[in-house]
Amino acid sequence: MRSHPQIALGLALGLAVATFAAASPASAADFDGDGHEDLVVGALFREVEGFGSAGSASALYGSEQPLSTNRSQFITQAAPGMHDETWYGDNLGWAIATGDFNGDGRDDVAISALKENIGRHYGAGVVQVLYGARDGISLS
Ligand SMILES: [Ca+2]
Ligand SMILES: [Ca+2]
Ligand SMILES: [Ca+2]
Repeated sequence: MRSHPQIALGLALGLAVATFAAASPASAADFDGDGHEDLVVGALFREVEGFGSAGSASALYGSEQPLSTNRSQFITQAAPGMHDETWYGDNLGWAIATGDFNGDGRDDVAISALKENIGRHYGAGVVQVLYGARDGISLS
């Protein structure tokens, strides 16, 4: 049986159990603009700071070496740039899209939180955009 790199990566990072890792969204883009593709993977059921299924995403940065966890970022709604807070069942990482949204030459990432509450609209959902920067995805 051929090894599926997304499953192997999910297991290596402990992002989710294998069945969910197979379904975790992932997208490749160059967030730090160094010419090497980087990878962001969602883990929508991950517990974060005690909040079940808050969800997260992890970015791995490419280089001339094989992709590894040596240079990575852990992205949750607790990051200052997220304009929200981690909570039960937000499911951050449900969907991921990348592109250079602000035209600065570095790719950016949009990450959805499927069941984010917006005011009294429970489970309305939200998409949060984080911009690429010289050191990687900006979380501030
Ligand atoms: Ca890169
Ligand atoms: Ca939230
Ligand atoms: Ca950009």
